[in-house]
Amino acid sequence: MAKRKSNRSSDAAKRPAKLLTRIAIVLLIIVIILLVIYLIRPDLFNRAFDQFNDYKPPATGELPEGDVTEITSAELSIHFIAPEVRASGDCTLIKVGETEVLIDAGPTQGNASAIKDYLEDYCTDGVIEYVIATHADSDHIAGLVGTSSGGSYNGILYSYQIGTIIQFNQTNKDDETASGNPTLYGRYLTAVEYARDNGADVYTALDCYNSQNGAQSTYYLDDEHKISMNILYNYYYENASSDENNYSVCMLLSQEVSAEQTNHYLFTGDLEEDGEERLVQNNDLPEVELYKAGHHGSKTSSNDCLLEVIKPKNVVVCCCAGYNEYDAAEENIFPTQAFIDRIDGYTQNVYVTIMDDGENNTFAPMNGDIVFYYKTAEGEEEAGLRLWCSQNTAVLKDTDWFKANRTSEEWGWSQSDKESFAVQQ
Ligand SMILES: [Ca+2]
Repeated sequence: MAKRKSNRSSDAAKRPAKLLTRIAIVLLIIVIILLVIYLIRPDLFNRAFDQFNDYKPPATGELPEGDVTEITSAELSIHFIAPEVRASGDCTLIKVGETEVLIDAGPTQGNASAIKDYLEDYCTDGVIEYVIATHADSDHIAGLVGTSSGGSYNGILYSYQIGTIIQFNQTNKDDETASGNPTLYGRYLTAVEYARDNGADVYTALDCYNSQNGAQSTYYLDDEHKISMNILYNYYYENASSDENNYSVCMLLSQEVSAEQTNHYLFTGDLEEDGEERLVQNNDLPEVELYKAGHHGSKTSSNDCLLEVIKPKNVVVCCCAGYNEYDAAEENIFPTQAFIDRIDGYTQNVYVTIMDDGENNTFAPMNGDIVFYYKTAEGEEEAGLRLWCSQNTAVLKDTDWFKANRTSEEWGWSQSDKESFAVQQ
């Protein structure tokens, strides 16, 4: 009896051990199955994780904390900062690690504080390593100066330590008015001197292109020398033009993403058609992932001569869509029909910062702040260029503004579509 009792208690002791072994075997089999699926179809896992990452844009223009982290942890981010004023103008931030490049700060002196609010999340070391002032028009340089209070200005050049300024080589503007007061251009010159006194190197784009006076044609933005900022040759750096826009500093940003692939991003300021023709003749331009539409989507920029070479995959227009701030003629209102007729053969991925709200005499966001960022951190499978917008990620052709105001046969929106849409509204 004693023996049987002992056997029974020994069996009871073995039961949980057996159960644990079975659970371990089942778990092992599940792990092996998942591992096999991952090896055969990694996309299924990525898709599952993407659902968790499915980002819903906020209703306001505020950047939520989590997305700042997501963007700043990217290898490279390119931000088109939406103006907080009813006007078209450029302000582009490029960020690689702690290195920032700010191209222009438009459109107005008063918008400088909004730009600084945006930069607060991204330039956290107080140093903007490079500032490019493309040309002397106010919608590009005004925020570099800012507004004055008690004699001191609050613009970008006064608010940050600036590493290097790369500026236009020429302008047709005077630095003083007839009565001897400084113009905005005059105040810009003072701001540049302020930055120079505080340690900034100041070069013209021509200095850079020729690698003269201490300037370089190529600046690497990362330690590994995979991301380079290349100052292109623009004929109008050293030849006169009646059009200020043609003096624009032109820059190609190149990112080596693998041994086989380099991504390119092109910035041409407000360069006009004759400038674009010469840009194509004088530089060996590649096809680009991203092109900042020249001159806010004007009919005089983004011409076929340039587009047929760069074949842009994504286009950002920094403008107040529909606002007739310069010219009431419909054909001149940004982004123009002529621009759309040329760009629509290359891509549908066209994004616009803000739009006019004429009824309320103000403006509204369109995509808002537009950020393209390249991420490899989560592995090669997910590597690629991503888009984040503070308002929404709708492409231009899908917006009500486009449907009511523009047409594109390429994008499947005819004149009669536009007319019937207008009747419905
Ligand atoms: Ca910095």
